[in-house]
Amino acid sequence: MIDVYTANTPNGVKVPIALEELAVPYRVIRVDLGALEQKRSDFLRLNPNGRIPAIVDNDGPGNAPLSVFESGAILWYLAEKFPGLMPESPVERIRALEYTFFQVGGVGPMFGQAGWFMRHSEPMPLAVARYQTESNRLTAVLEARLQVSPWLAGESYSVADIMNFGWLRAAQYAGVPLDNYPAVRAWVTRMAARPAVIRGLQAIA
Ligand SMILES: N[C@@H](CCC(=O)N[C@@H](CS)C(=O)NCC(=O)O)C(=O)O
Repeated sequence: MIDVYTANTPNGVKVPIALEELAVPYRVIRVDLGALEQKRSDFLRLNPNGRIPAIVDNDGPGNAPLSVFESGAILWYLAEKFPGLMPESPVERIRALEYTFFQVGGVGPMFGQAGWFMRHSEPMPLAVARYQTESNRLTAVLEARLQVSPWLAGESYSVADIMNFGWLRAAQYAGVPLDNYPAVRAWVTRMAARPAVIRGLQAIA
């Protein structure tokens, strides 16, 4: 059994979706971000960075419990342990890794900052323009990829799609109009229709 510490956010939806896709039993432990539960000492033992998601695999290496933080590391750990989300082709595996890092280092931080500055009580047009422009530029990179490939890794649906989906389904939060990115919009629609994605989203709705 895997314990999933999470909340209903763009990063928080990734792990339940992945576990549904892998058909691995899990238990959701909701973390109340507004109450700053993610900064409490018991949670910091699982994730010293004080953010969701984090997991505890109660059947980790050596049959001992193992905690994992950072959504990219969590999904990579799960995809290596359970079959289904890691492409078999060596080329597609590296593409999956690329678009996983692309999300963690680019899409997540830029979309997050765009949304934060857009909603700040004090107007900050320079910051909004900077982060919205970058968020749109990153979405254009995904658009180019999805124009020529059904999934981000290639022919195989993979962890890379789940990593990016959490943010792209909420693109309007960052001021990114998906109407301008038809291949991304079609990919979001296709992902959202997957039974495992629906179940994963329901698990933390
Ligand atoms: N790079 C991290 C980002 C995690 C992250 O930013 N989580 C947000 C929710 S989407 C969070 O916990 N925010 C609460 C906080 O920063 O205190 C990951 O991919 O796991």
